Amino acid sequence: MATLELYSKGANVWVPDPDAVWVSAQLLQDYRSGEKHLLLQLSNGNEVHYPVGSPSDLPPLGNPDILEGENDLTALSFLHEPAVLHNLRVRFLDYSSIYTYCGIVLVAINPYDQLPIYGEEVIDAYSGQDMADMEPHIFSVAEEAYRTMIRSGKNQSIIISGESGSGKTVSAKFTMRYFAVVGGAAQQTSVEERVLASNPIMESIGNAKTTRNDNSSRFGKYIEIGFGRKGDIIGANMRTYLLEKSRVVFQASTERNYHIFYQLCASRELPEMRSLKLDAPENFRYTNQGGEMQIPGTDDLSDLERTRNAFTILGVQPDQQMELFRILSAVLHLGNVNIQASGRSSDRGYIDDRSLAVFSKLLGVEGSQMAHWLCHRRFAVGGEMLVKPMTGQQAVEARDALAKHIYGQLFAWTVQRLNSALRAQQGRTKSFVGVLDIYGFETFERNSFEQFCINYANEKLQQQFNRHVFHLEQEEYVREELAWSRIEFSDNQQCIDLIEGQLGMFDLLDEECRMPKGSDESWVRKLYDQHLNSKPHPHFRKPRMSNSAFIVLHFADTVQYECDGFLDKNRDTVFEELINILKASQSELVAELFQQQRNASPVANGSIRSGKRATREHKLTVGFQFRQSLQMLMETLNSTTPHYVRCIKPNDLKEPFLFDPKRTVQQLRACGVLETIRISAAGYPSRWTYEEFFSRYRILLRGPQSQDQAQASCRQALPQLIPDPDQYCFGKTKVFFRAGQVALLERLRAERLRVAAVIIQSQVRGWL
Ligand code: AD9
Ligand code: MG
Repeated sequence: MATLELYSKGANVWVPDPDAVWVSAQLLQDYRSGEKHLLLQLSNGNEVHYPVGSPSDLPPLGNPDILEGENDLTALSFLHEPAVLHNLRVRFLDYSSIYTYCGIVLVAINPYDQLPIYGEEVIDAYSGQDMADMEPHIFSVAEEAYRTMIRSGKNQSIIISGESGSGKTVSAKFTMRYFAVVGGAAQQTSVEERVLASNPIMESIGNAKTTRNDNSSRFGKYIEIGFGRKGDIIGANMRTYLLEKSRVVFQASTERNYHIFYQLCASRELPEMRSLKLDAPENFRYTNQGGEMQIPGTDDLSDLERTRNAFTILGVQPDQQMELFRILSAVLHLGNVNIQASGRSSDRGYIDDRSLAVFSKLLGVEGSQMAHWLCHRRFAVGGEMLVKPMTGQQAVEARDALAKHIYGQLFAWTVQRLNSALRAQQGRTKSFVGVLDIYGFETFERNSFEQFCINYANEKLQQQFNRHVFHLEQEEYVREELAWSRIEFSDNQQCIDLIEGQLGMFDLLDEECRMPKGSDESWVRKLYDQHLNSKPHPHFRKPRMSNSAFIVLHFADTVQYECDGFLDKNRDTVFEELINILKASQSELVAELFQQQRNASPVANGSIRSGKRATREHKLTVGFQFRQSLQMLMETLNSTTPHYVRCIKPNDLKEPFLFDPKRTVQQLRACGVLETIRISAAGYPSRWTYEEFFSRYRILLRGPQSQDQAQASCRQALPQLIPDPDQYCFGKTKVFFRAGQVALLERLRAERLRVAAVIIQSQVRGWL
């Protein structure tokens, strides 16, 4: 709580506003304790009475002018939402500065504009510099990670988060470019080139156009860049998380499937592509559902060239590339396989289709078997195997499940292939910098399993972040030998327990998936029973109007999830018969793809829908695998020194330098920047070395002074300037202040300067 005396005539405050979120206003009168109103003048000139029921209703105070445009938000004297928002806006709009620190976090606002700040000369300027001496930049974070790694020999990680379209992938690529330059030889050697070449490949097969971003990454990625003893890049290794496989078979209006499909369609006239029997993307069910096949400003044909070049750089030979393209084309043909459900046997699917023939030929598998097992399933009843036809609907689902599975295997295979091309010679890696480009917190109109997993990942990352920031603060206090001061911080362990703990939501979901008659609805009923009725969980709710949805109170926001589809998505089953056909393929690559399960779908024997059959499922649910991979990620991150980048999307129109305060505040909240500010504000957010303090506030000190005595003067003067001893603290090299105290000192300083000026003026007048 700021000191009441700061609410004096002329002071600036922030008042809430429905559009601008906060607007600035000036006090027209001093505030006296007990008064029920403040008289304010808004920036548009209007005078208003601002109600003050109690001192806690007083509006937040504006920061002193010297802090305007400050490049570190935690250096602000008043640390609150309007101050953070204002400072970011001023920097973004007035100075075109898209980067700002918030303590150890770099906040990056997407400019949606090409800025001349990423050239090699800029990399050179940042190289070897101390973070504190340089303007905030993605390169300063990369440099800091690189230097810390060289100095300490310890592994580092750069954790980039933010919502879709906020600039994570662009930032991740800039850090990789930075490392390629500073960790490269004078001549770019093949290692750096290979590391960078992994990007266009991963984007072709893992990125797609969505309503939010024309090049949206539909998977999470952690890439470790390995350095040798001299700080030179010697290899890399990546892990990926939760590819959105549903996109392979379905795209929402105006969205697209993965770029690679359109790149292939655009190249259909090339002689080497003829055998793939490709067509325009309008003619494939798996590429035409979004209705828009073109992304303005991009050219799929030349993008395929780029993809192929990148593969070549990584040592994937043209004939193996063609194998990949053949499998991808086969997926498109599979999507066009029509499953008839006609006549009297409308409950029975059957296939008579040219597309299936093309599909089978491309994959080198037996067409008639494929046709049979796309429409039939096998059951074990009383130890005997029975074969039963599927309904048309079931057959369509089986077809789509197969397409998703093939794509998932291909994606995982490619990641493995790239990793082996990027692998450093054994024993040469000294340490690495890991770069995490992962989906931020998401909340849509309708939220399902994917959002649930993504938001769970963000809970885990937020916890890692909170604990780290908290730990650093405490360390600084210990280093400066401050009297022990406990900082409160909110830990989201409870919410994490709700999701991953015993009898938590994932546990119950996996259990439900094992039940022959399990259903989304009965899972949700069990959630209500467990977390509402038997032991109400503080982070769990049931929506009043629905019996098929549940609400989780995440750290970032409250999200309602619809249970529909959770079980299927968690099981992600494909039928064993179909897999067996693929395993027998004449194509080496196809056979190899299905030999082993690469972090991919479990394979089921028998139907997953019918409750009658006996399941012999090799079960590793998607949720289980995701939990495991996140656990590993957390262990890795915790063993490194983390650096954080929070990307902000300043408007939804992709307009250059347009700042929408509502959207920005929402993201600052969701990405934990405001929480960092809160942690900061709870302790001693402002800190100055004694020398800095001395040079700024010399005018407030009494008696003879010299810079050498900065500490002594400061210790002597502060008790008179700030009567409440809890508001500041002396450390070994720095003086620490609680929130608002720098503003108070600034006011005292301004008054002293005014008085001094008046005295000088009257003296001058006297002389005249
Ligand atoms: V998603 O979660 O993968 O959907 P990202 O990765 O956060 O998303 P991305 O990096 O792809 O977003 O950025 C989206 C677009 O914003 C880019 O294609 C650029 O057009 C634009 N962008 C982002 N950062 C910058 C930048 N520093 N300078 C210029 C940028 N443009
Ligand atoms: Mg991305």
